[in-house]
Amino acid sequence: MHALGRLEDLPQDYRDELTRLNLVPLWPNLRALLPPGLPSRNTRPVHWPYATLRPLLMRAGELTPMEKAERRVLVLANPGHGLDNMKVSPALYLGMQLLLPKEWAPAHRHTPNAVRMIVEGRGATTTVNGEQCPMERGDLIVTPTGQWHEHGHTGDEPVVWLDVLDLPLMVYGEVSYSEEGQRQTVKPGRGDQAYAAGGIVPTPWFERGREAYPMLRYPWKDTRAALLALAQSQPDLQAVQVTYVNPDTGRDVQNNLGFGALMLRPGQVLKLPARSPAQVFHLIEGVVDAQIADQRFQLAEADTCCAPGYETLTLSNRSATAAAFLFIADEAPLHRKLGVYEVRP
Ligand code: GTQ
Repeated sequence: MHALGRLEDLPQDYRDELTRLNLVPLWPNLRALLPPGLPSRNTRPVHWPYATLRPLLMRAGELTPMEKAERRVLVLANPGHGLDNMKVSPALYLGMQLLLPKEWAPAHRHTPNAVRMIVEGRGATTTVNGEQCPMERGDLIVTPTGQWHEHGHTGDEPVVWLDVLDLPLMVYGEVSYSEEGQRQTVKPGRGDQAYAAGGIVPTPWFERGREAYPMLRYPWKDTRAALLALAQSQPDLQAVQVTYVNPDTGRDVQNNLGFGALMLRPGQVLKLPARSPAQVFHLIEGVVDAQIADQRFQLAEADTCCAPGYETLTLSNRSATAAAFLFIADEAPLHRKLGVYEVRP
């Protein structure tokens, strides 16, 4: 691939004239915009150990009351994108949120899609469009675009969860905004009960498919049991992995980000192919080593790390006796919509 002309090769008066008229020559920038074979990525592999994050989050609980925070969150930011941009990757935002006993994070709704992965504590609930979802370790609760949501806490210990949003994408698209709302009235009925068993869904006498988000809470006990059953029934299966889907359509639960859970058998070393989407891993249970590009992270329970797209990954279960369980978020649905989703063998 031959070198192209540089900006400095052009006479200053010509460059000045272009600038004055809001014009830019393509050729000095062409290789940066369209690099050969592989995109350039600002996303770096980063590890956020929970043991170092937790004390700082608890201190935020002392320093900043709810009225001054609305959402008390420490954002997990990727230095490769600049910390101030508060993103992990082009489409992924991660925040660790703290709610103390008796606190209330008031109702609002916004264009970005959000999910919560509960990290610790009991007694909190998120109410999404009137459905009150209990929050327990490992549960996934979705608050899709435009849905009212608020967080409450009647327990007696701090509750912490990981927020995963497509906020950077919405900001990039200049479509990110929110509205404040009133405290919601809780409606009877819950999607995680109506859709409690895989392959069996409520009979749609009248309105099948009308409800875009029939299931808002995915209890961890069910996901964990599904992974164990899958591992047991398919002993040769390498990637014991499940995807969180809309049970009515079988499609990704949200529009832009994909969510899943992975089990590593005792002692298992799992090599994953390079795929275009960036990914986030959160360790729910066990001890795991993650080799991502040239970085090696020793993950302890509740640790979070990220991987840029187009990199191979190796996940190793450091325990020879116990399975390990990871929550995964990625940009795959977005890449599929863009028509750029790739797996490189
Ligand atoms: O809990 O609604 O981490 O609106 C960032 C924005 C959490 C939330 C975040 C939000 C929320």
